[in-house]
Amino acid sequence: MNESAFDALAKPQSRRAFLAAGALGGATALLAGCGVAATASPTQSKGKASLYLTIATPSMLGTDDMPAYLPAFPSIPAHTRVRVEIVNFDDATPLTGELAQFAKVKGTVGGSIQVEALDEKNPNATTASQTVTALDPQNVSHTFTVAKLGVNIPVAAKARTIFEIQTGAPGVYDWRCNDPCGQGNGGWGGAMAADGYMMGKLTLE
Ligand SMILES: [Cu+2]
Repeated sequence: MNESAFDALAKPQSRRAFLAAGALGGATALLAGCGVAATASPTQSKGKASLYLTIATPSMLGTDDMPAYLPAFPSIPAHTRVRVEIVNFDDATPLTGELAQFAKVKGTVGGSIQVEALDEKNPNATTASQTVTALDPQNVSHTFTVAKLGVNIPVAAKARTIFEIQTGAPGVYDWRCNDPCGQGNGGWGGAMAADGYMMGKLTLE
């Protein structure tokens, strides 16, 4: 990993920063014992969890034109800060007209996402990371949108997208892609209309 990529990764979401925050919390507790007021925890989070999603292309899946999120029915803990990583092997389907709104990030911790280019032939290689609050609509490939949770993640073509969300109460929430990447019906058919491809459910438990 080069220096700049590491620096970008070492921002508050990194494990190292998380551990450092834990150590700080311990120090604050000690101080509180001496009569110094402790700072309240910024969230009600139980802890930290991770969710990994992959977007596979039609050729990877052997389908005609059906890219898919894998898994499409994930579960993550309620009342937790969850780090989500989406590895997308697919290319762009430009967002046009009113759909360009879905190029904007919504509902993440800090209101941003980290984007790293994906080398398809060496997908575990680390590349430079960029923190952004929106993508160029031309470069959006899919979105991960959970309307009821106010979450919209634009996913760049052939990229790794990393962000954190703070989950609330348990429940089952529909998610879908809002970038018409399917076949027929102006791109809203095929994978876009198929549960388990460009739509599914996110369970908070
Ligand atoms: Cu899509």
